[in-house]
Amino acid sequence: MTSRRDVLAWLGAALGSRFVEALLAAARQPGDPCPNPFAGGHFVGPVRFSGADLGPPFHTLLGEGLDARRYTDLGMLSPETLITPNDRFFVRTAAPLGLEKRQPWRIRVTGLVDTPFAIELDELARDIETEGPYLLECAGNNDPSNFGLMSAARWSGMPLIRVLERARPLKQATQVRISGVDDHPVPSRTSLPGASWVFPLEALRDSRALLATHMNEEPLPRHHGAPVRLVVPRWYGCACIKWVDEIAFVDDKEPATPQMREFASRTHQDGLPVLAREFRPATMDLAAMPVRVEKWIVRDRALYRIVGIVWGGERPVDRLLIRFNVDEPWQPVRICPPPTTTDTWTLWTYPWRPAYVGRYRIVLKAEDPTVRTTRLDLYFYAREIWIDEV
Ligand SMILES: Nc1nc2c(c(=O)[nH]1)N[C@H]1C(S)=C(S)[C@@H](COP(=O)(O)O)O[C@H]1N2
Ligand SMILES: [Mo]
Repeated sequence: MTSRRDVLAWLGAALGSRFVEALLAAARQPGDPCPNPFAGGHFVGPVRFSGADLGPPFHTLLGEGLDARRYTDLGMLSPETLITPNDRFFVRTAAPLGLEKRQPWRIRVTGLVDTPFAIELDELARDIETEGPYLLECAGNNDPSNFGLMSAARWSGMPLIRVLERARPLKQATQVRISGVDDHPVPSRTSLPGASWVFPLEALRDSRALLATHMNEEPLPRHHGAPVRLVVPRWYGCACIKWVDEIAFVDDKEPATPQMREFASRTHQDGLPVLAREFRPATMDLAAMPVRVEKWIVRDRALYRIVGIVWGGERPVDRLLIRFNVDEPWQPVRICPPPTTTDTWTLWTYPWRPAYVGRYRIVLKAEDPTVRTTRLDLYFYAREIWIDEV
């Protein structure tokens, strides 16, 4: 059954995309792969997402201990701000008290290894590499926090592979448990203390993981895990342990840690696995969402500019599909210039002429249906807006 409203919505969307096609054709310059249909237009102002006002303030440290948070304002993303300054990078869990008293800091390398040893900080400092930008996203990222538990930085430190090689793990060692300090005097309302994650050894070997001591060329700030934290590109933040003090080689029988169990559903596990090896890698699938909507007047008509990000997934994609309401068709989004990596986010824009005045719920999906998109399939990153002029 097709209702009259569906038909009108389809027609409106089709006419809107015809108008945009014509603008794109007019804007296309020889040799410019990314035509800008807003050139010569007039920027009117931003259109706020519904519920944006209900969110917490940005770039301010709120709360204490495990409940501490700082949210990054994704609405400000531009080609020049794709690296988040340290004082705006999201925080999930503030530095434990008494951190400074733990001197000297060392990381114990234990478990199923030939000879256990410890890594001192000055050893880490001798073998520093800078990697990234790598994006971090908290698996608990959501609205109405405006999805602000997400940021990107360059990280410097010792590649974890050096530790894995030096440790000479025994044959039974199939996994690695990486733990960080977490003593907070105030009990959390939402989280369990003690952060550790168990990784398949092979996954870590292939991951370019870093024991980071620096963030954006500055010493790691305390709330981000000073003196040393783990950063695993493409893995959710919950696996990127801060204040690292132990790396243990373990076997197949290793239980899942409380941290893993706390984050089981948010990392899309099947149920609540008991053993660490039953966990699927807590990696980010391909995802995309709008971060800003701008209203413009182009050739005397309202034209909206959707600015969005795409991140995660094993391979970069150069096309997405966008839909503005359930009764409208999916429209192709060309990401231009196309991303070269999924280690961090990439911006895309979409020129949009809405079919009618009213409420829209914007969602995206991969154009290639074989790409795994667990969160997009759930419309996890849907954003709502109200359009008052077409
Ligand atoms: N020791 C420790 N490490 C931790 C956590 C923690 O509570 N304790 N939280 C994790 C979670 S859930 C996230 S999302 C990231 C956040 O890193 P950031 O605060 O530097 O952005 O740290 C991870 N590392
Ligand atoms: Mo997180």
